[in-house]
Amino acid sequence: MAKKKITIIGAGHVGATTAQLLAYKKLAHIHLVDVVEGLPQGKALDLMESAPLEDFDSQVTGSNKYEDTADSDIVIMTAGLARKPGMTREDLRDKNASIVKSCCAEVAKYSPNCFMIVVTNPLDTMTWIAKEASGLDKHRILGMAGVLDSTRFRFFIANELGVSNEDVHATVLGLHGEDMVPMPRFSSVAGIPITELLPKEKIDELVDRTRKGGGEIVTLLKTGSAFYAPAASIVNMVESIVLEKNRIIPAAAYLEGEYGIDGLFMGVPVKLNWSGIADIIELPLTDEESEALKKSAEAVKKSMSQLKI
Ligand code: TXD
Repeated sequence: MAKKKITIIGAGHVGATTAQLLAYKKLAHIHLVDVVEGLPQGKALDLMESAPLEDFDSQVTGSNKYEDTADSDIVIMTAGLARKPGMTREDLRDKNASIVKSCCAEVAKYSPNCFMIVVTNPLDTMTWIAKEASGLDKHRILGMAGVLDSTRFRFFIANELGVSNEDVHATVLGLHGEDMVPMPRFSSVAGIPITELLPKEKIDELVDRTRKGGGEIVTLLKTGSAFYAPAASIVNMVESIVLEKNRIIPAAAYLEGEYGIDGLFMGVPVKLNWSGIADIIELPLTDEESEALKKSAEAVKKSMSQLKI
């Protein structure tokens, strides 16, 4: 099978770590793009120079030009700004929205049939901007957050019970932020729901830590946000697409009536393969879970309606 071409926009922490994992897993040829001159070129060359040791034959290239992204099979959007002192969350959202908008318009010129994975925060709103700017069909664009949030939840559960991460599955729905909706009823260890294995207070504690998982890392790092687990989450999605795995993965998909929600991106379980989103899985929710999801959707709607770009 000929290697696919994956373009990563933004050669920062998440973009470059994703490139490294994709190259080491021999999944595709990779092209990095950034506004900073020399940054994508330097990171690409550094990564290529590890090829003899890591034994991969994918090409990793970097540039500041969208012409070089032509005919990409998958585009991963990580471009954005970090919050600076004095900048509100809203300022950052508006700045990132104009970056994502202009990058996606360029991407669509050269790869109109690509599959796009959006990573830039605020995730659910940026994925909507990316869809509008690129004109991609709703089956060909997703936001990455659910895999990351559920992976954090999995790790906390495995750690608490002292069992292998491999045996733990977890589901997190809703937006990427503190209004996300972790789902203990659909989270299990070797098929046993965690509600059978842990007391409610402990589950509430793990749910709360999952909701605040991104912030916990930011507080520790002080100068940036998480990138190892986010990059691994992106690669997990890419594997399901490139290797036609049909995995069921939580991701921000465009909803048109599913879960009673319409016209926005939010985290739900999707079936992913080479055609893109093959299906959106609708879980049977209790009234309380449904309410939490609606609250999440309201927060996304509010963020979308307040955008100034
Ligand atoms: O779960 C999730 N979705 C997330 C999202 C998990 C982790 C990080 N999350 C968000 O991803 C984070 O809040 C940011 O919005 C993005 C990227 O995070 P990263 O940690 O990689 O940020 P960096 O290291 O600052 O990298 C951003 C790069 C940097 O090199 C800039 O020069 C570049 O983006 N950038 C651009 N590239 C191309 N074009 C334009 N216009 C541009 N502007 C900035």
